[in-house]
Amino acid sequence: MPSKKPQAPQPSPVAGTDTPDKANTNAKLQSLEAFRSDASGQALRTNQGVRIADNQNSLKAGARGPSLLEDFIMREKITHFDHERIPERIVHARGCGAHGYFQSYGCHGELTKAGFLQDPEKITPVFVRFSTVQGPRGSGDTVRDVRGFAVKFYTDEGNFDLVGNNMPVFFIQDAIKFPDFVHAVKPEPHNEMPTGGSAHDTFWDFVSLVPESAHMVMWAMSDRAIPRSLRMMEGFGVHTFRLVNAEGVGSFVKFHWKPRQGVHSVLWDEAQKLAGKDTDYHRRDLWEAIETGHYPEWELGVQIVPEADEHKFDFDLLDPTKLIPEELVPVTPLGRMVLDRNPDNFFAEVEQIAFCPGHIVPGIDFSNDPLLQGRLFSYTDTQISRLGGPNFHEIPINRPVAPNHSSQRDAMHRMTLDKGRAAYEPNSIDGGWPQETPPAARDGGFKSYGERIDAHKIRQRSASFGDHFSQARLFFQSMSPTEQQHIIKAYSFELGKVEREAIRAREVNEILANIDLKLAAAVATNLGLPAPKAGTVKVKGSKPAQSKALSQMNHPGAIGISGRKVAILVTDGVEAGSVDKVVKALEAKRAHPVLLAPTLAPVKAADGTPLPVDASMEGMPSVMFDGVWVPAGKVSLEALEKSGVARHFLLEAYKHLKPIGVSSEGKLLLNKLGLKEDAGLLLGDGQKAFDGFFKALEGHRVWAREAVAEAIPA
Ligand code: HDE
Repeated sequence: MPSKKPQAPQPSPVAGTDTPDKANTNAKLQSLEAFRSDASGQALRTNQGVRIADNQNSLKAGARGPSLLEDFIMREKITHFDHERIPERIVHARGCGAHGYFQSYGCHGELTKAGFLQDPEKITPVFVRFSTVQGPRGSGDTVRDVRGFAVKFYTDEGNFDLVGNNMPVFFIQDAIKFPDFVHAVKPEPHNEMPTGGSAHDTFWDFVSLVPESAHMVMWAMSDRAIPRSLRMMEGFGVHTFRLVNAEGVGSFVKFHWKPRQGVHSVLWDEAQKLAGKDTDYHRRDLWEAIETGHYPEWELGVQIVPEADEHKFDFDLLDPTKLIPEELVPVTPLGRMVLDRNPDNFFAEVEQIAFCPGHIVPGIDFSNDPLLQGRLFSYTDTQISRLGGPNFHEIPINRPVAPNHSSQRDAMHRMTLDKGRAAYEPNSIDGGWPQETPPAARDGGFKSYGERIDAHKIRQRSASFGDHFSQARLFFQSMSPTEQQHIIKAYSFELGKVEREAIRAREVNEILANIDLKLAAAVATNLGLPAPKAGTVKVKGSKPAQSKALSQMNHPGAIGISGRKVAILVTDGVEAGSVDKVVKALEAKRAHPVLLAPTLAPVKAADGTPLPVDASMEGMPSVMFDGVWVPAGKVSLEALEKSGVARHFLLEAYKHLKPIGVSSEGKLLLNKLGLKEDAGLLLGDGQKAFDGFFKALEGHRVWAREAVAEAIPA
């Protein structure tokens, strides 16, 4: 009996026909539909529409003679091929994406007049692109890095782009430093190494010289930088934004995305192995989750700070290296986002989507965060060379649902056939159209928030941006002991790759010692450096000193083991009934069982029936799973015991702290492997063993096992 894919749930409101807000939602689908090309049943033709008779042979002077220049069919084909590539994104080049929808929980009119946040019946289409930052388009998914979390809302008042990350702060405070930071973290210029990671001299040289990066580097050295799945990441708008209501009252806000799937990571050893064993691990996980109906879902929320409270914090709201602890300002939920449709064409949708933090709608506005201000310019500018001109808003994935008439004309790749004679405003020739719309409570023109500014023109960093260590300390001290150990190991690994001792010592003495002396001492020991006795600056510390929301351990998720992947190891002689039982129990919880055998050939169960399998143990190694189950069958268990591949599979899963369930007949197998039962290593065949296994899977990893598992060779 093969493992079955979980059933897809009900069709989404976007795709459905019974939604309250069909006009808006289906508008985006229709706008994409107009450009979708389906070749089934169609003749092969040239770009000019001529039917092609022979697509196998170029035109030659005789069967063995030279090719002829007049072969317009071959020339057209090869010319197009020669220009297939466009420049990849300067940062965030590696990514994947999906369609979905956003639905507000209610009317948030007291906070903002943005139309998509007024009505719980309104469905707003979205497209999300997740990415790594450092590596090129073909780099691995599981490298230690920040993840981009960019959402385009196709609202009926225009596109709103929330271009965030999976970490709530950033490395630098001022946009003018961004090219320096990116040049430091990117592969080094002489040999273009490393591909997809920050463990190298130029990165650590820069961050050890720039203490404002200390807080974000902490996040990058934490488990947040090696997510288990893109579905299991929080998202953050990072900067302080403004929401403005119909009365013109503004509030400062920080945007948050909270995943229903919980916040989970892989272990560092796993991340490194996955980078080779499944380079596409994250994009495959997202794709498969959507294909099998495990639609990932996030709650959008905001931390709201009334304007009058702007200066009530011990940090500056405009400083993007700071977060607002949730103990000080809780997150107010606004609505939910569901991703339920994979793209039809990666290039057309994921590669050509163009985000810009400057794409906002009435009811949303910027703050004066100097990093955000620089971003408002950069994104549109970069699309001009990446997408070949200023008309990238006409590419189907970028087209708003709202109409977009203007007096802009021409330029490279213009698609619109603008009618009329007056490409200027005001005009009388075309009846004065298109015309301005005065601002109004609803459907008005965009009006910038009228903040009063009375200042000198200067190049200066505000003194309120000066505390670089208090929140880095807050982050470290909010971690569980397990997470703290992972951070120590991450710093030790990365700095261990740095060739220059002076850089390693500077990071330990001038950065880590100011954050936490125990952290600095542990990293120093691992690097063979003397432990610093004191920091180099006086750190005032943050209030509160700890924040629960910062530890992933406090974000288990709300969907149990739904969508988790469990390997079931079988060979000839396995008890078919035992396999059936565990498959059914997993499917009942919407988990994804995968039957693995020594080869892809069906195995012969103990009762002689053939049992189809999904993959071989070598084809899908243990790093691709959340847990392992070994069903009953004396002969099968003996064969697993003798197989090096199976033994490695189980030991590796154990080392990576994964829940493992073994039929009670498998005690000998565990003994031979030298493994002892624990909260997540269970022997048994009944409901009790299943319950324990599912509970351990819900907890993601068996953290209590970590010290014991250290002894297992990697
Ligand atoms: Fe970006 N960033 N960024 N960034 N960023 C780009 O835009 C830039 C920053 C983020 O999936 C580029 O279209 C500057 C913070 C994401 O397509 C570029 C500064 C945050 C993505 C650019 C920042 C981000 C980008 C490269 C400092 C989190 C991928 C190609 C002033 C809030 C979007 C492109 C996608 C991409 C510039 C800092 C997030 C070069 C100048 C802070 C998620 O325009």
